[in-house]
Amino acid sequence: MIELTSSVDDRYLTDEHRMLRAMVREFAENEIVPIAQEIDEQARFPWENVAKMAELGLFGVPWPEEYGGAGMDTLASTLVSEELAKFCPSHSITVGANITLAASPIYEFGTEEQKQKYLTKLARGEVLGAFGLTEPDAGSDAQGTKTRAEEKDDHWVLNGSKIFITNGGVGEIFVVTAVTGELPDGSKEISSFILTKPTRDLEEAKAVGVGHAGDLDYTPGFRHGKKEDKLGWRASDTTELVFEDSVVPMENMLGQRGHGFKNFMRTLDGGRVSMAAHLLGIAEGALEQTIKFTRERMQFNTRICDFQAIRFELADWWTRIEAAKHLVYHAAMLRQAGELHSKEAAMAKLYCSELAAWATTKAVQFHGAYGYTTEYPVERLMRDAKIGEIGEGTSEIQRIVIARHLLGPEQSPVEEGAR
Ligand code: COS
Repeated sequence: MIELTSSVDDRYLTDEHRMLRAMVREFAENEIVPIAQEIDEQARFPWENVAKMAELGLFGVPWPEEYGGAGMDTLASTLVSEELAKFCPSHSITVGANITLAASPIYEFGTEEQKQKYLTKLARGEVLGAFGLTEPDAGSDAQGTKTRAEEKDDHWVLNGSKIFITNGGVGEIFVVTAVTGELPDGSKEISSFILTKPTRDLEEAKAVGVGHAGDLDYTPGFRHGKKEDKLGWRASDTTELVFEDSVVPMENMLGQRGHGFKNFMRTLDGGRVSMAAHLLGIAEGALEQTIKFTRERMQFNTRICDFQAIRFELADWWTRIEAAKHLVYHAAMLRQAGELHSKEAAMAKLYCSELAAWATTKAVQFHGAYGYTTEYPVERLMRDAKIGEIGEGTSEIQRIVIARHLLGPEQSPVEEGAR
């Protein structure tokens, strides 16, 4: 397949980054491309490839070697998300969610003991993990959480549920938020916890040798619920999580009491960088497919890539990809440096989500009726791209974050007569 090249890369990437990216591409071409269509149709979680990705060390790319990682950086894991998404966004989000949403808060806010116990397992890809923030009444309004944690003797008891959780059924290690009390101003005190449960797919996990750890002291009263049947990301696992008097040891609080919301917002900043890279990858994958197709497809005795209507669109497409790379790699480098990057992450994610939606729609259009069939991967990429405008904060939420940086917080409406 055609591989896009970019001089933007020279500004950001080291030889190590390029080697990692080449390794991921080779893996994707050999192991993902042959099954991508089938796992999408069957909504089948690709356990065989999870085992291979664990062997390649992809789940631990940014974490220090002492915690089972590869000791690389945020930009490196960003490249993994981008490269996998060119071929199969479901593979990409399985790895991306594990790194940026499940392992990242443990690395950033966890105690040394929590890192040794949980991060190492996630980094080695021994088991998968997930992040539980969203609830039926707490989507964009992430502080609307109703899951409660009550202190009883020497443990916490959690009740409630989370929805739309990536890796929810397949995973074993979870970081979740719950309300632990009320603050003096009447607002909710939100804290976060680490919980564990056995994977739903015990047989598959045992068959491939990853996905289940026997020594995790699974949390009583904690389970996955319904698996979602989705428009896209069909080979990734999205489920509900249910807490029914879940007994969580005191030492499984993650970070300080009352810091759950802020810590999760910080985690989401990182998730949005990875998601932006994922969406950039979708736009690039769709362009690679479209260049190949429009060079081969003849109409009116002409390669369709020689029609100006198509050339101009392909030129715009590549230009937007190059602009997106600057946004994504810059945000990744800010995160790596420990600098505030909420605005940059929101901008990168917003831009790339609109790019991926636009690009994949164009890809289907330029493939004509072929693009509307499952014979070509572009229809799958188009379905996969849509979640980019919804997940990890809708495009509207990204605009709220960006506008607050530009204008400050929104003012309450001025009362009648007070003007
Ligand atoms: N990093 C650290 N702290 C942050 C933060 C961030 N990125 N964003 C907000 N905070 C802090 C604020 O500084 C504020 O602290 P103080 O109380 O000390 O002032 C506190 O958190 C509350 O912030 P804010 O008032 O902005 O909260 P809002 O309820 O207005 O929510 C939005 C802000 C809407 C931006 C937030 O709820 C959000 O991102 N929603 C989308 C959630 C989402 O992406 N869900 C998808 C999950 S799929 S994995």
